[in-house]
Amino acid sequence: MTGKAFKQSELDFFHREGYLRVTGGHSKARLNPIKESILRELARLGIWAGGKSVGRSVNELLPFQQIAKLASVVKIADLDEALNTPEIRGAIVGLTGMTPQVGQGSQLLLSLPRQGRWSSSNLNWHVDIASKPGDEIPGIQAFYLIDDVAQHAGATLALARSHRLEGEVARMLRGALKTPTDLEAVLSTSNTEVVEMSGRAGDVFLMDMRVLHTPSINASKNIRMMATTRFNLRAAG
Ligand SMILES: O=C(O)CCC(=O)C(=O)O
Repeated sequence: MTGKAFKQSELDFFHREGYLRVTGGHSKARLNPIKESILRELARLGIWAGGKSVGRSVNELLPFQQIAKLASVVKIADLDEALNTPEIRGAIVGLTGMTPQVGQGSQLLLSLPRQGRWSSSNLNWHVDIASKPGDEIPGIQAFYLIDDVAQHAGATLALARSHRLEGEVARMLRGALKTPTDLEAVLSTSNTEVVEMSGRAGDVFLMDMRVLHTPSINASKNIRMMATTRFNLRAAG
């Protein structure tokens, strides 16, 4: 597979920060049918219709339980084919020099509006793949914005540069992020920074899977519509 040719500054940014935003990685023409299908499904399932919440069961869940529930009940035909394109895989090859494995499928990341006050505390920071310090990059997670996502509107948060931490600093950071805590104080001791994956429909964030990340609260009046694909990587050849 041929890789996308990134500028050296983009490659440097990706390896240093652990993520890269590909602005307009997907076209609106590709995303609009997905957005329409999501809205139709939410109405059919009696969750959200006509710009407002109609059911109680999903709305009453805790914000992060709501994301998991919506991912399990809202089914969009051909979601993976529409999002996990040769261009996205080519971008991954271009960034890493490795070959993305297909097969895990893509998953919707939806949050209903007005989940509560936005906060950077009490989140669910995690990585989705185990790796040891010094290992090669094990995978890339693509996050797709299916619709515009404003700040504090439920976008995934990533902790830039957290893939580089090792030993005691990494252990302290992970421990501190698990407790209700003053995030700024924790970040200042570890040279990491919270990046909100907000932006315009079509933007795609490609994230090193060693980077800590978390869902966040959708404090806006809009549904947060994102999706994700996880790609394990193997050496090219
Ligand atoms: O819902 C989200 O934005 C969080 C996604 C996430 O943490 C994951 O896919 O591993």
